[in-house]
Amino acid sequence: MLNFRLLHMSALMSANWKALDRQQLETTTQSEWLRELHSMTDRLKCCCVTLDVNVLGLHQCEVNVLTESERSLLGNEACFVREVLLSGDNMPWLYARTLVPMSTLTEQEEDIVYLGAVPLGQRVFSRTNARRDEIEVATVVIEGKTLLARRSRLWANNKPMLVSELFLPQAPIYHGNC
Ligand code: VNL
Repeated sequence: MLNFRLLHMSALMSANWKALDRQQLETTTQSEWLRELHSMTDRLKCCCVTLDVNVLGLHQCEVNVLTESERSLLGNEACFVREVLLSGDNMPWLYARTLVPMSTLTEQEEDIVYLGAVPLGQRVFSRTNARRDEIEVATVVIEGKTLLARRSRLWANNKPMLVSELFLPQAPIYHGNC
């Protein structure tokens, strides 16, 4: 699991993000998935019986390890990092890494640190004042396979977080069967 995590995390961290509209996508199904403004959790849940969240990492990072684009999307702040693997009916579908600035983890949002196996999207979109913007897309090559990745900013009560999602080979985004 450590290798899996390092491989996918470094792929996301070195991805060449481009605004969604400027990225050529193979199918409209793929672009519909990537354009999702609401909860990716809900979309994935429609494609399986059980959606499991496996927390791979939870730690803090200092502002100096954020990239320039991360800082411009979130502000200059230390963050809490949550990494998860999402599986639909026991198939690995999505690796996600979320940066949550410390100032987002206040008041109603304090619980985000303690979500555990509750999907972040489910938590954020079950409350009012949730929205997503700044959707960007990248392709990354992992073990010879070209995979789609998306980065977007989520807002909860006007406080930002940055979600990066890597769609693994078995994810429904590639199979058009959902
Ligand atoms: C999480 C992050 C869940 C990104 C997601 O979808 C996602 C999480 C279910 O950290 O729980 O797209």
